[in-house]
Amino acid sequence: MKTLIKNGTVVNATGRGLADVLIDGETISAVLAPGSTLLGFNVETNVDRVIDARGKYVIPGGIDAHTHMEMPFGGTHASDTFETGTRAAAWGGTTSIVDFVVQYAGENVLERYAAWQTKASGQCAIDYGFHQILSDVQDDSLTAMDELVNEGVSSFKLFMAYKGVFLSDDGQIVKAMQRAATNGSMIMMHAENGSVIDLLVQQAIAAGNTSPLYHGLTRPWQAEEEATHRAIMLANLTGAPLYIVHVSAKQAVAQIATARDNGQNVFGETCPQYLYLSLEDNLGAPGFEGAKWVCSTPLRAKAEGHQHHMWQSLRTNDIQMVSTDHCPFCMKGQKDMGLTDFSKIPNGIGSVEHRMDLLYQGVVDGKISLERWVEVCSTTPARMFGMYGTKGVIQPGADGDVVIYDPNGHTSIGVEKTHHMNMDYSAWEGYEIDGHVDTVISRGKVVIDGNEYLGTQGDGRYIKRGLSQYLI
Ligand code: DUC
Ligand code: ZN
Ligand code: ZN
Ligand code: ZN
Repeated sequence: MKTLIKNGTVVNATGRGLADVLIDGETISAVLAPGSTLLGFNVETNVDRVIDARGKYVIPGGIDAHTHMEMPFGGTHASDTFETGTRAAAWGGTTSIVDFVVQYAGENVLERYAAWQTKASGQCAIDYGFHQILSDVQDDSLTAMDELVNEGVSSFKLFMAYKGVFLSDDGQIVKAMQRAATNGSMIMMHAENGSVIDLLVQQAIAAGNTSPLYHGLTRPWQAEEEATHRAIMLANLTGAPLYIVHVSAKQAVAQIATARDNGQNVFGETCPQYLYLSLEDNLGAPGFEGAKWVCSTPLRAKAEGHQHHMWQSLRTNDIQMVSTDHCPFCMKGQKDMGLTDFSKIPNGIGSVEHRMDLLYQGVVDGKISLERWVEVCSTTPARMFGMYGTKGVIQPGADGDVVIYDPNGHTSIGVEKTHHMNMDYSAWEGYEIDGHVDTVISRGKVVIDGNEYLGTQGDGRYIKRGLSQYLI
């Protein structure tokens, strides 16, 4: 199958220009001046399908490097399976995800990795890779790290919070970082001071402060800044590259920026919820509604300037990229486990479907450039996690993962409208986007055509990732 996308504006992280894109089989084979011939052949009459992208952007497919499909967590499972979650991702212009294999304390890392491969195999509509979560780092976890790097799992997530579930102490963190420093892998960190949070949560509950609002109030920015700083120091000590996940506090950004200014390989990811949503949304939410926005790190006070600072950091590259931390739970039967105790609300927000649109709105609103949009949503995720060249760019030889985005289109977000995630609510209800995902192509196959879904469960392929290409 040969597809020609003609007359569109091709946008890469490095710039934009009018060009035709030829996809041969699963791969982009040429990027041509509009209407040009190829070795004397009229391209258009020699392809199976022509898509006219006049007036639209042709961008590399989105890469969401932080999702938790069917994650066992908080006494339940994230409500999107690999099937439903990757389908929703495709609807939103995301053509690759990197999900997390979960090792809970005491479990065998390689067994868990095998279990996750089985879970995802034959289910995904788009390509998928894995990071490995390490809890309670044991000696056999260290040898497993080397083996996993060879399997294409070149990044390991550790937690400084969630005692008894995920938490590693500083000694265990250093051990994993030492190993990462020798095998070239990336350490990803959930940076919140868990002991402080656990104490504040206990005190809030004891005082009868049980509503969802207290989730945010018991996870203050100081706990994020302190843990971010500590993680940076431990990475400095060991020489491991460090990627801080779901950064929400402006003070944590400052820690990352300082480390980068000092030449350390430290990177930061933020999520759409920290760019748009705030603690104030929770203050205004009646009854238990605030549970919809319970996630960790928490939504922060807009009045303190975190949200504004997060957009600015994205523009100035103090923060390198945007992932969703997609971890959806339904209100009925899941979030409501915390009806009388906010600490029992499963933590997570579902956004895998809306990341590209929400960030595009940032382009419309003048917060980031068009190229930066592509960079933070696709190119940098590819480079950061060892996929660049085949993913994250429109160029000959790259996978035919292409999104045609219509800047004159419109997207209304809401459960009754554009909602394909397996959730009974949307954290983004009522958001209006001045743009629309028109066509989504995954390795040469059209999976979204206007308002029609053409994807197939199981077409997604495992991405065997290399080491980060963001490091020298
Ligand atoms: N944060 C969430 O909101 N959900 C899953 C785990 C996490 O760290
Ligand atoms: Zn986390
Ligand atoms: Zn996460
Ligand atoms: Zn549509």
